[in-house]
Order: sequence, then C-alpha cells, then structure tokens
Amino acid sequence: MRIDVVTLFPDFIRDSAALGVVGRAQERGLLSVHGWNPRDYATDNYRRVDDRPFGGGPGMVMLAEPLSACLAAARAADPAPARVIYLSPQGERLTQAKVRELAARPRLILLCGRYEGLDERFIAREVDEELSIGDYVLSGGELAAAVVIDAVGRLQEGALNHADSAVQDSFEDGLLDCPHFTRSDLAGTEGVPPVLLSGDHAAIARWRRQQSLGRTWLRRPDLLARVTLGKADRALLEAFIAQWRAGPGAGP
Ligand code: 4FV
Repeated sequence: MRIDVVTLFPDFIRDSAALGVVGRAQERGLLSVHGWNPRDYATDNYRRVDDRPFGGGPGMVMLAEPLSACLAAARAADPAPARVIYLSPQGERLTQAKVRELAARPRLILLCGRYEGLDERFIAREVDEELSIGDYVLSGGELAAAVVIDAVGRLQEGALNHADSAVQDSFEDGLLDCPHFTRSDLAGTEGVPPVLLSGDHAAIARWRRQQSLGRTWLRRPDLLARVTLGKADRALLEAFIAQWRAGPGAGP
C-alpha cells in the first residue's frame, strides 16, 4: 500500500510513520509513506500557501493553487489510482470499519489542512471523502493523518507479528476489548482472574468474550446497539449484568 500526504510538515509525517509497527511495515515493503509540501509548489516570491478569507473574519485559508499543483505531483508519482481524503472536523467519523475499508485499497492521498482549512473550491474539485478523527479542533490535520496511517498500516498483511492480534482488536467485532493481565514481579498473580491461570482455554475464551460484552454494555451501549448478539453471547451478557447488579463480593 502507498500513502502520500500533502502537508506543510512532511517531516512530522515521515518521522511518525517510521516508528513501531508502521515503521516495520515500511521496512517489510508492505507500506510506503511519502510527504508532499504545498509550499514547494507556491509560485509567488513569498511562497504563500494561505490568504485571508473572503467575507472577512479571523484566520487564514489555504490557497487552492499550491494545493492543486502539489496534489498533481503526488498523483503523478505512482500510476496506482488513489483515494483522496481530506482530514477535517466536517468529515465522517473514522471507525474501525472505515479503517478496514481503507486498508484494502492500493493507495491513499491524505490532505492535511492548517489555519481555518482549505479553499472550498479545491475540496469540491479534488476530494473523494472527508474524515474526522473526533469532535474537537486540532491546529492541523497532520495528527489525524498520522492516526489514519497507523490504523491502516497495522492492518497490512504481515505488519503485525502475531497475525491473530488484529482479529482480537477492539471494535474488530464491534465490541470493546477485554482486560489484559501479565506477569508482575510486585503483584504476582494477585488480582488476576483465576480463570486466566486455569489453562482451560475454552473457559478463558468465554471469560474474555463476556468481559468484552460486559464492558461494552457498561461503557459504550451505543456500540452494543449496533451488534446482533447470538444466543451464547446473550447468555454471557445476562450473566455479567446479573453479577454486576449483584455487586462486588456477590458470587464467584
Ligand atoms: C481534524 C479533526 C481537525 C481543523 C482546522 C485542522 C483541524 C485545521 N482533522 N479530524 N478533528 N483539523 O481538527 O481531522 O486546519
């Protein structure tokens, strides 16, 4: 997969994409990330990339011309068709389902705004879709682009060592993840649910599933409303709720 990023801060994108799983995915040739700076495509002496908004008011707006020339250069850098995505608070909320969809594509071009955003005529002409990482305002789209690169990059086939781990992710099945415990020299196995030490893998899988269902019921009922639970899951969740209502210390 190839991801090109149009940004006034290509170093940030390059450096953040060189870390951890995404960096390793690049080393393994599963992903390549390239930064393109619109300022390199500004034609005036001051290499302007922004100007005051028509209609007045605070802030500046990014000029369409440097953006168009920069995007054209990015497009031309590889024959593969690219999905052009503008990261903005006006976009559709990013979800794991959207991440999976994007991860299956050969190529993305991510547009990072700064200031108040981009000239709307450029957006109307060039942008395939707008995506938001959340209902808050950043000073630039770079962090949002880094989120997309990470979420999509780790789903590239072969990016994650233990292939299974993507399958057990939060949201993979629309539910929150279960709690995790590991070795602790200080606490030993204190506070660790006994089932996890039982070696009974069927019981462990049931417990983890029940925790995912229960946590989603407690913390994100909006997510639970979107999944259809089978008979076994409903029984696990009802047992969790009964236990929860019975309060700590009641029963196993
Ligand atoms: C944002 C978000 C975001 C808005 C003005 C950049 C900023 C500035 N992008 N999800 N939330 N963008 O706040 O994606 O240009």
